[in-house]
Amino acid sequence: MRLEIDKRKLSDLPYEEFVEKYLLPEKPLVIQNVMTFNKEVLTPSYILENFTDENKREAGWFDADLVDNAMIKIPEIVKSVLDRQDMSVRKSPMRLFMQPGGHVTLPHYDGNSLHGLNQQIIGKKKWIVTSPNTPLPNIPFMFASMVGKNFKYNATVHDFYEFETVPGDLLFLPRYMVHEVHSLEPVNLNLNWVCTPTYPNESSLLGRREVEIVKLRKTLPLINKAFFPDKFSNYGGQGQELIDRYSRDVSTIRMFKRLVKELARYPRLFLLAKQLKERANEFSKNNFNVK
Ligand SMILES: O=C(O)CCC(=O)C(=O)O
Ligand SMILES: [Fe+2]
Repeated sequence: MRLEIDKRKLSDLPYEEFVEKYLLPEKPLVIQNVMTFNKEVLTPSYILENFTDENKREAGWFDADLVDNAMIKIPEIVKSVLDRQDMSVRKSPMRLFMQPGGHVTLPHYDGNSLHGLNQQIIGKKKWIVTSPNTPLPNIPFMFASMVGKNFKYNATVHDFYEFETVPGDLLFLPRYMVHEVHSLEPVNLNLNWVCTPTYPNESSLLGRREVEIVKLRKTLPLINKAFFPDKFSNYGGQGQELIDRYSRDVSTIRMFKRLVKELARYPRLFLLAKQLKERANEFSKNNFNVK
């Protein structure tokens, strides 16, 4: 089914309403008119000069420590979310995505059960966001979707939103929502603040997959070395506390069923490996690849 994303102007959205209707139910929302930046000064060259830190280079973005200064102001609503008792915030919770026109970020959901608050600064992006109850197939153990280039969303199979973000839009992207993102203008810059709820959410298929995978990673640590680039001991910023909380209700049988389900996807992975590799390479190649 095609879903319609809610759009609300920041000035008409009390924080309590955001929490009650979107943050806690984990429902996506575009908050409009979050004009906390000045496009004349927050330019691509400023970003390149100040945030190209090779130690913080990730698959297709750069991480950064929190900054809240004259150039980059953290929107108040983002501060309020990051300050909540029930959110865990990692050491470098800001991600910068800056890509050239034509770039497509392959469908995936973010690891570490991350919620994102993603602000468009320059350019325009098209988002296809799929419900965690009708997800695309995943690469075994991973968060990227296992689909080829000619994959088509099917409204009878997938529940998805399709919408664009323009400068001043702040997208709340709840954890486990699969997203594919198209960069539509010559330069497209987003700042994304991320955090992990301290409690699991097993109300969706991907929410259940996540806690089962957390239990697997906790019980069979070899899996971490084999499949995961990130540091499990630092899961969601808090590490062990979150790992225990997330995996608490997963029985051993359920964990092994998950292991079998993931392993069963290998034949399909071999078929699509080349295409998936190409798309992942493009994600890295286009990271900050703008003039
Ligand atoms: O902007 C993009 O191309 C990808 C954004 C993304 O994956 C995210 O915000 O988690
Ligand atoms: Fe993402």
